[in-house]
Amino acid sequence: MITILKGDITKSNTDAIVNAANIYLLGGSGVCGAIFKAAGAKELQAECDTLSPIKTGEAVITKGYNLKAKYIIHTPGPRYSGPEDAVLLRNSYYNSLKLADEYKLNSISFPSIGTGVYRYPLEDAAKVAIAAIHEFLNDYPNTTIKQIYFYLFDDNTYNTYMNELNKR
Ligand code: AR6
Repeated sequence: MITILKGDITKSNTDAIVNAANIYLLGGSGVCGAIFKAAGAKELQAECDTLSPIKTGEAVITKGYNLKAKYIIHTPGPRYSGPEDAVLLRNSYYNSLKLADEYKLNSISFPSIGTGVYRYPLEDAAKVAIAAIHEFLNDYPNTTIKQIYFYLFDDNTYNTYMNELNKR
């Protein structure tokens, strides 16, 4: 049910992809920049502007525009300042899944939220991410979501999430 892939999330054909956003839902760098570029930045920004700002750990949904994915779920992870940020990162995953379930989606792709520009330590982030997904699946046994993917961009990130998933 959880599959870890190496690659570019903008190529994913799941029902939704998740964007590691900022609270203003502005196109940025990293995965956010790649998603805006691939979706069509002008149209996506116009829709994001109607939803902005949101709080760290919240999630909102827009159309996917030129992406294969029908929807983009935008969630700002925390700018890392210490272990107490785990709850906010957990909320990003949990609330993204809740929203996908409300839209009755079957599949969703996540990037490694928070571990780029926002500097969340990678091993801790992987632990929080996998735990949050299991928590959601436990809380929503009848969810429509059948497939959850991670698209991870570099070897180190990929290996870290693989190790974390294999511990379960
Ligand atoms: N597909 C999958 N993963 C990617 C891609 C891609 N195309 N491009 C980068 N990554 P980051 P954050 C990886 O910085 O830390 C933005 O400006 C990247 O290697 O994108 O949550 C937002 O607007 C890293 O492993 O997200 C916010 O202001 C991971 O995605 C801020 O950065 C996340 O890195 C959010 O920072």
